[in-house]
Amino acid sequence: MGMVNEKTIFTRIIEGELPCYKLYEDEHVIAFLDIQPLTRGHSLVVPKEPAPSIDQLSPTYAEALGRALPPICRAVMAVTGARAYNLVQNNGREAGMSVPHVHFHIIPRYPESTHSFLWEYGEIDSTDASKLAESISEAMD
Ligand code: DGP
Repeated sequence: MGMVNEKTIFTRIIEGELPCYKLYEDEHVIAFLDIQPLTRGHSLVVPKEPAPSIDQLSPTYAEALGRALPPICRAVMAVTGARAYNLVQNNGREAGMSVPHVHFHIIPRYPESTHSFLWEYGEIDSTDASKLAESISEAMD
């Protein structure tokens, strides 16, 4: 484990210290190809702010990230020919995050793609759900 304030690999890419296959860059956001692609065209969209999880991202960078995502998705789909894709965003080691710097994965899906995301769902409990929704709604800052 590095120190909290140690630069992430993505900050080093943003600062030009490490190379990448760059797709897009503006003042707040960079996008490049993932070097461990699940499928061809697997891309990462990264805010330049080094927030370790999305709940810690500032409004300015969140807005820029949200704005950049649709056109980058469109370009990846247009060039790869994929007609479906997953947008995946992990937060925290237990959630599968290996680089603690906010990033969205754009993962194109092809007819021959075999990857899967484990999704074993249960049933919603209506008593708990109403309390839960109310509590989360009240917790919004
Ligand atoms: P996650 O598990 O959500 O933290 O995904 C991190 C992704 O980053 C993973 O798919 C591999 C990719 N990755 C790690 N190091 C590098 C790097 O140096 N360059 C690029 N382009 N991608 C990287």
